[in-house]
Amino acid sequence: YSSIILLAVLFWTACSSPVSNTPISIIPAPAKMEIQNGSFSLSSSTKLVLKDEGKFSNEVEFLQITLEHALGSKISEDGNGTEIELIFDSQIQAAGAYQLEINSDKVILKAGDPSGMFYALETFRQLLPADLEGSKTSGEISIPTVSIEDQPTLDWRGMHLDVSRHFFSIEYLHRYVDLLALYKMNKFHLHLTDDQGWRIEIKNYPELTEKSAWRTFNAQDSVCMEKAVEDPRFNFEQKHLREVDGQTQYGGFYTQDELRELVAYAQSRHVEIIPEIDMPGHMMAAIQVYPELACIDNPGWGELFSTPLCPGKEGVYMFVENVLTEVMDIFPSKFVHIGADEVEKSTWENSQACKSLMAAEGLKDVEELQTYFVERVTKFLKSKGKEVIVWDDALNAGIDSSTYVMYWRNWVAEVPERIAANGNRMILVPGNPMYFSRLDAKMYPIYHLPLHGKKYPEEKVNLIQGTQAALWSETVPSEALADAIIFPKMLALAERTWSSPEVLDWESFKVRLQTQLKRLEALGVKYSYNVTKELI
Ligand code: TNX
Repeated sequence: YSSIILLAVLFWTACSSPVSNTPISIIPAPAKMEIQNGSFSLSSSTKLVLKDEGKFSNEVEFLQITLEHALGSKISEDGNGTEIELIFDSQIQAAGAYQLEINSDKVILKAGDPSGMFYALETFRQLLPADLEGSKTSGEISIPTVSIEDQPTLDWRGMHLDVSRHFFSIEYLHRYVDLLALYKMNKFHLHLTDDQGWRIEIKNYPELTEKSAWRTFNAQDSVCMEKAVEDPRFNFEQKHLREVDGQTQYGGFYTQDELRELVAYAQSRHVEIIPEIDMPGHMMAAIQVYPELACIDNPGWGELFSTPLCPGKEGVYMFVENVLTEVMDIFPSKFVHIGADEVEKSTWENSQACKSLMAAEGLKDVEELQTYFVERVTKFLKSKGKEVIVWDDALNAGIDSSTYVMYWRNWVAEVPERIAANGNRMILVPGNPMYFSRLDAKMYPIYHLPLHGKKYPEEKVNLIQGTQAALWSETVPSEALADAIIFPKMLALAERTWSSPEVLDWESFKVRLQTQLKRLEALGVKYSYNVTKELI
C-alpha cells in the first residue's frame, strides 16, 4: 500500500478539489485515502438509508444535527435524491475503525461499532465546505468523491482543562467537547479542584462551592487580565463575577445536573470525561473551608507548595470518600484521577496524627505516608470498580502497579522507565511540549512527540496508552485566551494520536491546517493568528 499512501499524500498537498471550495484537508490524516475525480451532491432531498441494525441511532442523530447545521434541514428515509447509507459491518473489528466511500450518487459509511460510525461522520463533516460550519446554505452541497479506510492508532487521545485556576463556563465545556470530537479525540481530563477554586457541587459539603468557588482578584490575575484586555483579538470580557459585602468576587462552579448533562453530551460525541480531584496537595480550596482537614492550624503556602490534606487524620478519609462518592455518581468513566502531585510534606513531619499513623503502619518517612494515602484512596475507588490515575510524582515511594500514571515531569530523568519498571500503564503528558499554556509550546514537537525514549524497554511499549496535552489556567483568565492557546496546537496532537506513523507527514499537515483554520474560524474559535510564525 505504500504507493497508495504516497499518492494520497501527493493529492492532499497538490489537489484542490474541482467541485468544492474546500480542498480535501482531513485532520487527523486517515490511514488510507483515494481521491476520485467526481462529486456527490448533497441536498435536503438526499435519502437516508439505514442498514445499521438499530445500533447507530445516536450517530444518525449526529448526522442529522450536522446536516441541519449545514443545509438547514435533516434528510429522511423518504428522500428521492442521492443517498447516504449507514451500514453496520461486523467485519470491521477495530474499535473506532470505519470506511467511508463517496461516489457520485451515494455516500456509504460503514463501521463495526458506534464510535467508528461517529468518526466516519466527523470525516464526512470535514469534507463539507468549511464555511458551512458558520452559516447554512439552502442549496446543494458538492462533496468530492473519495474512498477512505481509517482507524485510530492510540487509545488515549486527550485534552485536559484546568477549570480551577480560572473558571470556564459550562457552555465552553460543551464546545470543548465538540472540538475534541471534530478531531477524533476521545478523552477530556477535567481538573475540577485546586488551591484556587472548587468547581464541582458536592451536596454533602455545600460550602465548597458557596465559598471556595469564589475569590477576590489577586495581583497576578490582574497582570494577565490586563494583557488579555489589551489584546483586541481576545474580546476579553470578565463574565464570572459576584458581589459579596460590597466586594467583587471572581469564580463559578458547575452544578451536578450541569455536569451530568455535559457527560451525556460528551458520551454522544464519544468523548469520555475523566474527573480529577487533586489530593492530598492542591487542596487549599477545601482546606480554606474545612481547616481541620490540614495537619496545621494556619494552612497556606509552605516551602514549595500549598498545605495538603493531613493523611494522619481519619476525618480526611471520610471527607475524601464522601466527595469521591458524589464524583463517581456523576462521572461514569472507569477512571478517577486523584492527582497526587506536588505535595508539601513538611506539615506532616511535625504532626502528631501523622506520627501515630506512621508508627502504627510501620511507615518510615513522609514519602511512605504519601504512598499510604494514595493506596488507601485507590483501594476505596477500586472497591467501587474504578481505575485510578495519578501524576508521576506519586511514584516516589512506590504505588500499586494497577494505577495509571500520567508522566509530566520531563525534566526528571527516566520517569517513564521507572513507571515501566513498576509495571504501570502510562499516559504521556510531558510538560514540554504538552503543557499548552507554556509560551514555548510549539506544534512541531507535539506532532513529533516520541512515545518513548531509547531506554524505555521495548517489551513494555503496550503499557503506553496514548497522550494528551494540558491546559493549566493560572495565566489564562478568559475563554478566548484559552482558545488561542489550544488552537491550532490541538490539531497537531489529534493527528499525532490518531494517525499511524506511516501517514504522519508534517509538510502535508501544515497545508491541511490552512483549510482547518477556516473551519475553526467559521466555528468561532479564536485560534492564534500568525500561526506559522508564532507557534510552529
Ligand atoms: C504543575 S502538572 C502542576 C500544576 C500547574 C502546572 C503549571 C501538575 C501535575 N502540577 O498544578 O498548574 O505545573 O504551572
